[in-house]
Amino acid sequence: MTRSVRVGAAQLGPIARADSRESVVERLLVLLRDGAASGCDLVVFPELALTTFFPRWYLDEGDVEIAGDTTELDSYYETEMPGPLTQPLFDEARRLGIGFCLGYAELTPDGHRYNTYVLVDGGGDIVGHYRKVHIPGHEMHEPERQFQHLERRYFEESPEGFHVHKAFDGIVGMAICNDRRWPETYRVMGLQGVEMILIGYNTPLHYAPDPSQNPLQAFHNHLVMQAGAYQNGTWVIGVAKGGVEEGVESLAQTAIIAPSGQVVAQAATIGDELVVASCDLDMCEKYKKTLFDFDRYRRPEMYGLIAKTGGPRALVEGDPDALKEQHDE
Ligand code: CDV
Repeated sequence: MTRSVRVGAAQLGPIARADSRESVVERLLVLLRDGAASGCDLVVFPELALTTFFPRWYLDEGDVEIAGDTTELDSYYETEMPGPLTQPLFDEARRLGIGFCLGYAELTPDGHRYNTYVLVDGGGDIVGHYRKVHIPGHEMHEPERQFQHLERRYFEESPEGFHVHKAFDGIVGMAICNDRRWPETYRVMGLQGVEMILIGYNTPLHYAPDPSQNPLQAFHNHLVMQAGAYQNGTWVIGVAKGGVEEGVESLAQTAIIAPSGQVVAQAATIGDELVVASCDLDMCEKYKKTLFDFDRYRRPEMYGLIAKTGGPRALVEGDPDALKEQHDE
């Protein structure tokens, strides 16, 4: 019997700064019920799916660690999951017998702030969490920008990395937005046998550090996720918060991508939309056992630099020390 997971990629349109959590959760519930009506086992929501994308504003003149009364900044974080306002999602998922994956800003009891995904099974129980590894943007206010991208101010980098979970009859991993651009994200999970990677994103079409990339946003989005899927023999579910949110236009293009690298289903709108496909997890084997038979063909002893080095090093061609360093580590 094949292992098939029917997935609903629950794209969201904009969430306004003034929108209440209750109104957003109502939208998520509509998509969850839509997923259940479409026979889905799992509905995947995007990154930071409960609020507007608040890193676009410099919200605090001082330090991010704010004591005392809750500020606007603090109001964007969840201190518990589920909390009183998100419990209805868990209850409805349990009632419908459908799992979900939800992105949110997490404030831990000991004061850490993460950009987090939670994976919940069809019984309403938490399977696991993922905290974003690659945090893009900047730390300080840059008033010359059209809008800020202060993720590096408001979130810490995950100290935990990429893990996979036995769930939905397969091996499931999570990644968030900027993670999808890095081949290591997929490979680290590929090496754990991942069969489906869930990726939520908020990607503004305008990229301030190099606007020449603006017209390539859609191309780059699918390029990296299709490559990650194919090169690791895994399904990839890419889910956007798209549309024009508080004046900032973000990429939609939610897609379900097969281990062949093919897009099998894609959003047609830039608003709330459920994109559904049945994902045959056994299809992963075709790639994992042939071209990408890691045990047979990978040469980890050739890749030492990948785990050892952040930025590029000047390695002089033919320099025996440099070559030794590259291969030995
Ligand atoms: N939310 C994100 O991680 N966004 C980044 C932008 C800033 C480039 C992305 O990689 O899409």
